Amino acid sequence: MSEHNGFHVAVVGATGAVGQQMIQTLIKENFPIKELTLLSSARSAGKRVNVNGQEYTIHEAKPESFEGVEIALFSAGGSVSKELAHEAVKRGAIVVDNTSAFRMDEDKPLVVPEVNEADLLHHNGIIANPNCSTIQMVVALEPVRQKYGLKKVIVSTYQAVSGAGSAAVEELLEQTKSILNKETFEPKLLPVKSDKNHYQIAFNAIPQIDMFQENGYTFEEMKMINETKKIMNMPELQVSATCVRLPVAVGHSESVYFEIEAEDVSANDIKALLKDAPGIILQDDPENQVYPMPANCVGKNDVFVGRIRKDIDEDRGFHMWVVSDNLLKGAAWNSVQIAQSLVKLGLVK
Ligand code: NAP
Ligand code: 12T
Repeated sequence: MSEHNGFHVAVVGATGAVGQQMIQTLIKENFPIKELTLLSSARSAGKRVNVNGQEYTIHEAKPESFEGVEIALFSAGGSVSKELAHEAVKRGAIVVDNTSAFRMDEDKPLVVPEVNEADLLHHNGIIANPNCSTIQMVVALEPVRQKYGLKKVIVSTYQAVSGAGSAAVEELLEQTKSILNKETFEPKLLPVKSDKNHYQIAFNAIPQIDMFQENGYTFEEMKMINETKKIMNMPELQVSATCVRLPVAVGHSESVYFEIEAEDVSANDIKALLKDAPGIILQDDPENQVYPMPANCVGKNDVFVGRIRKDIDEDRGFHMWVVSDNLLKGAAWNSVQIAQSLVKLGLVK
């Protein structure tokens, strides 16, 4: 991707857990950059950061910040995207938005390049990056859908605290220290900063990610359900989810049950299929205790799949274990990958 003389790229939320990974990923993937604009709130404006040996100043994100910007990667929360994404588009930028602000808008593609890259062709300036838990699951399910048909998905997640931002990682570390030192502590952030109650995350498991909805599901669960159908273009797909936060810093894990249309398919057939699928690394060798774990996926772009086995009772049912770095394939890498696809397809003005 280095033959082009480069684009003017902006990162909104550049000081955040995801934004920092976006900057790292742009550099690591050798994305063609002619100018890099790093934006945050007024709190971090003026801060200097080193990117690849060069000093950059962080600026406060304002409508005028997007003058001349060609590609803007947004990851500063839904309200910032709602306020500024259209301002960026108005000034000629194409926006890849990492928040839930626009994901279910009909006129905005929701893209995981391994699954539905072609949906980018119908964009109106804003492309939505799906939820982290959705992304790693659809990467693992898409080859199955293509070859054997997909009928039903039931997923339980085991999610890392970094999904909730850098402050949540701090909370896990501080609580852990307090508990080991037999000191008192007061949970302030998790499960959801703006909700009424806050609970201990260290040495615990919390079955709430994002706010509860009227139907008893959390918003994170509904995001997985609705986004999966949209990305796979299968409104009729049956999907259900339970999302749980664990005291893990980075790396989401998922236990995924799925039912296919085809009959007489074996677990080995599924393994053979996923072994050569795009974006996937198969780690499945029970005899030698080989399976994916979050600690081994940190810093990697891939989706790791293992523990593939057939359901005991349902011939068309299978179980698998899917792990990925939630800040990379779940956020920063998928966004940069979308930007690469936009360049490849000639969609950046
Ligand atoms: P974080 O570590 O808390 O960082 C938040 C970032 O947003 C910081 O750079 C912060 O700048 C900036 N920001 C906050 N308010 C702003 C404002 N009014 N104007 C401009 N910038 C502002 O959070 P994170 O984990 O990086 O997540 C950021 C957002 O990305 C989340 O809110 C979520 O919408 C999205 N996200 C998506 C996924 C996904 O599933 N794809 C995963 C994680 C997060 P300061 O330094 O100035 O505070
Ligand atoms: N609340 O962008 O807390 O939909 O882990 C991603 C992660 C929202 C999102 C989390 C969240 C999103 C979390």
